[in-house]
Amino acid sequence: MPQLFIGGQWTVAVDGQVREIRCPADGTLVGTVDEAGPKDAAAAITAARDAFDRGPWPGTPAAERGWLLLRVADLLERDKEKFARAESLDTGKRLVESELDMDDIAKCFRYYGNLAASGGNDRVVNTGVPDVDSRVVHEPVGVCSLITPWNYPLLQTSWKVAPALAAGNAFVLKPSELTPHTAIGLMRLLAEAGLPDGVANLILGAGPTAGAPLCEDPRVDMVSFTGGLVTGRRVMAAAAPTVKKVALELGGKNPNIVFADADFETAVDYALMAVFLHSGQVCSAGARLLVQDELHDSFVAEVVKRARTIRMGGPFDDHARTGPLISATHREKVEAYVAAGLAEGAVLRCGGSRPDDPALQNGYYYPPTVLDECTPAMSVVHEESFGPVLTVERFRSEAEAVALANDTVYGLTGAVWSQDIARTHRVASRLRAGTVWINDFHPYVPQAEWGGMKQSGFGRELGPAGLAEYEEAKHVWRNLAPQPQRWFE
Ligand code: TXE
Repeated sequence: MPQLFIGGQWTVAVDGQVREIRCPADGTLVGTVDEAGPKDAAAAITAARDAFDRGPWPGTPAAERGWLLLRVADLLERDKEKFARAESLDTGKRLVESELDMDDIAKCFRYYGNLAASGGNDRVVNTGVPDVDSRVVHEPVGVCSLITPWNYPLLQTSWKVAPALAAGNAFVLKPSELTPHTAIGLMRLLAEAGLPDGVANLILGAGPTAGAPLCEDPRVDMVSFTGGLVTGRRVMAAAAPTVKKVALELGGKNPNIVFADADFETAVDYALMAVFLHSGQVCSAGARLLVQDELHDSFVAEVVKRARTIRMGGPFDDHARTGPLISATHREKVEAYVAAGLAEGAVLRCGGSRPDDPALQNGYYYPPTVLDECTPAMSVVHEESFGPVLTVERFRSEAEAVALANDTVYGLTGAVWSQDIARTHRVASRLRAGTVWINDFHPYVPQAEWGGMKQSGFGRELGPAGLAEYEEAKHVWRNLAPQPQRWFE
């Protein structure tokens, strides 16, 4: 069955190209999918443009759009196991983690369904001018290109698709070429829920051939992109000539700050989860551990002891606690960062080389790795390795902790651990990051905004601002008693 979805029809790529998708856990063939190129991207944009300019969706009452999203949430819950399995096969992540992702995805659709049904952001303006009706209404931006990565494929897609639809837009989605299957499944559910043809379009394929046209085409009004910093810069440059609205989520190099008075056992436990969850392939990962000098030795020793016990394995191995990296190329990149760190003086405490377990040889496994005695100048500290690599730096004072934490071009997340409540709030307020956790790591909810400062990007996903991202505010001023003004008399 063809897998590109354009104008409500399933279709193959114009040039007949296909791509094999293999499970990163063991290299088995998951499926062969159609590989779109520029002509398919153009066709998908034409379909979205037509649905937006002439179709019923943008003018459908917001409440009805919301009800459709609530139906999608129900369908996702119905098909949860099917979607979770597909996500795990594409990404190699544990089935239990994919199942949690599916719950969060349904919640995201439900949140934006309810937000749209409740009337969204429109408001009446109190102008103080007599006989005037002034309102700010919110309209869809138009045709949106949604480009998503491979680490949380359908989750990151839902953060874009749900608000884009809630606001009344049409879109072309291009998921990562490595993890296309759940996006295909989502298109089926959107059609089943009754979304008009052409509102949701899907193309599959590589960034330069299928993604770039979605950023360049003058018929596209907005690009929302989640991915790496280098690609993000390209997306922004490609969108610039036609002054498209752009939203970027470009990852982070996130500090996890542990003061000496933190609850030891809990802080150790979260330090591991912060960085090693999904083998570090998480934009919000706490990859930089900043630990107060007097706590350093005992804390690092315990982190290392426990990191050594984290068992690697495939999606359906019940004993595994973490999975493989996404690809051979990505593993090589992580290895290069570790090698560079060691060459620059970091001390290897655990991990650092591929596992020799024969059962893991067909997957792209890399063990939890701890690099101690790191400094901000090391590339492994200030660039995103996006792997299971924890770098450890020491600090003495609160001011030094904040300075080290902010010494990065990124600003996505950060965390602070201490039992001194005033201190945690002082530090939280000084961290230049879009999300800060106090005595916690990683939680998020659809009601609260997510996004970055500095080179982690701009624009927000989730929360009310996540809907506003896909809207244009329009001020409508109506004079209820127009009279000649005689300005020129
Ligand atoms: O991501 P890319 P890659 C980071 C992480 C990782 C690095 C590179 O550090 O090691 O990025 O990963 C599409 N025009 N993150 O190379 O290239 C591509 O097809 C338009 C952080 O896999 O950013 C895919 O759909 N689109 C991160 C999407 O961009 C283009 C998640 C992301 O791929 C394109 C993933 C182009 N010219 C990686 N080139 C996060 N923020 O969570 C590629 N793409």
